[in-house]
Amino acid sequence: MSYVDRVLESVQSRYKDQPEFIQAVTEVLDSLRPTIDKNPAYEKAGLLERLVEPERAIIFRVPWVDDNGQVQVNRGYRVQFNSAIGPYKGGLRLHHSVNLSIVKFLGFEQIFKNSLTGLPIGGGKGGSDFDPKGKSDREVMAFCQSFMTELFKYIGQDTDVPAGDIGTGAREIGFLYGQYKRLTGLYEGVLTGKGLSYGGSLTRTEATGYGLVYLIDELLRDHNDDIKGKTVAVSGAGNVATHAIQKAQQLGAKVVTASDSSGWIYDPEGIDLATIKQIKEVERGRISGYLESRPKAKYTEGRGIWSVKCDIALPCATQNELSADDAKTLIGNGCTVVGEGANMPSTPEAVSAFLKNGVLFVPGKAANAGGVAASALEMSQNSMRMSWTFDDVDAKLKDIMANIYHNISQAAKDCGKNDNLVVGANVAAFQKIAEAMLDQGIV
Ligand code: NDP
Ligand code: 2IT
Repeated sequence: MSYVDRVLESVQSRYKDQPEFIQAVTEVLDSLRPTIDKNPAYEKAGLLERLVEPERAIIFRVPWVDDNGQVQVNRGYRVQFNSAIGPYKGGLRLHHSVNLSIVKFLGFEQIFKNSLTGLPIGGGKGGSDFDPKGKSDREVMAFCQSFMTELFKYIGQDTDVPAGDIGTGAREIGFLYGQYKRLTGLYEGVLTGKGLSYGGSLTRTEATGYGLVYLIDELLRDHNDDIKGKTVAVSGAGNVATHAIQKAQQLGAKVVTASDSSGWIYDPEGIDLATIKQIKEVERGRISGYLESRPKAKYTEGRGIWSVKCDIALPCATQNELSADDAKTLIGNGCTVVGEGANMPSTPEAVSAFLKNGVLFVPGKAANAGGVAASALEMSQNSMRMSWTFDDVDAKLKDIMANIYHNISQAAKDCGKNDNLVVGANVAAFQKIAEAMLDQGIV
């Protein structure tokens, strides 16, 4: 049995109760086979066994009092996965579905994504099964303060720098930062995605969605095309989705869908972003409300968003939201490009359908790396006690996304797998992490 198979088998039998983590590890190790088989130094150094084991996983109680005076208890997580190339870096997810499997899959993906940015950041992820949806501002603050009262012991600007993810936006980062500062007395860049008045970076809010579209546009140009005039289907209506919609529209594409966890909208005239932002950011409401100001749009409860005809699909909501059947429908409808704004939104079967049918598929660890890249730029600005302009950071982001595309495309070619950007991303990311881990000895 090969080295890769042995490690995979051990992960699969040891973590039967962690399906998302197994899915993420299997996807990466499968595509690394030729690279690993070629270099016996990896096995000698136990590199894969170390790569799949987090350096540290912290699980803690988060007690808080709701608006009725009732005590609530949530579970908090921070998985500090790998610090070979920099301090742990990755978001905090606040959603009722959060568990150790989800946090570990996200943390594992983050190691590779962060490596692809070319910036000095290791991989980590955290969160809680607390869901800010439907909670008052005071309840969200009570939760965030309690969460940070435990988490602050383990993080710092040079050790571990959390940020946003599903359910964690500017409001939550503000409450978390205030409590960190109160507990430690330190005014440091311990979180990214901060407000502009207290150390945040211009462009960070937009960076994941903008970066996704920059990378897709670069890929199209490399194939003698561009995004202008294309019909685009986007899922989600949160931070990543809204900024992907905005940049795609700015570059001349027509975006016709958006969704939330209740259902999805199709707007044949093109999504009106101001309406989405009003519903999602101001009212914190449901996307079905879109029809009130856009009566020609159609709302469908539940699944089905990928049945809409499009040239480009950008899943920007959550993991495993795009199945093999969805992939077949997209392919049948003439979709030729898929970029993952979310983390692992396509199931493994969907990914193989895309690759088999010549769809240009960009995995999340490359396509959505713009967010964490801008976070690393926020860390740099905090360390320098400086702030760069929007255009400065946006230009750096554009460069980083173009570099990521060319690096993963080249790595795919070097493996003899032209346009297989799954292999390209995993190999390019792995090489840097592996080199750092080998150089640093058995730690
Ligand atoms: P937000 O919380 O801002 O938005 C999430 C969106 O996805 C909402 O529209 C939400 O709907 C929908 N959604 C969440 N869970 C589900 C679900 N189980 N089923 C269907 N829809 C769901 O999060 P982000 O936009 O920040 O994150 C979206 C994705 O992008 C995630 O996979 C995240 O890990 C990834 N990502 C985020 C980055 C960032 O910088 N924020 C960076 C890189 C990746 P509802 O309102 O109903 O909950
Ligand atoms: O998945 C991700 O890359 C994020 N949620 C952003 C992480 C970060 O540290 O900015």
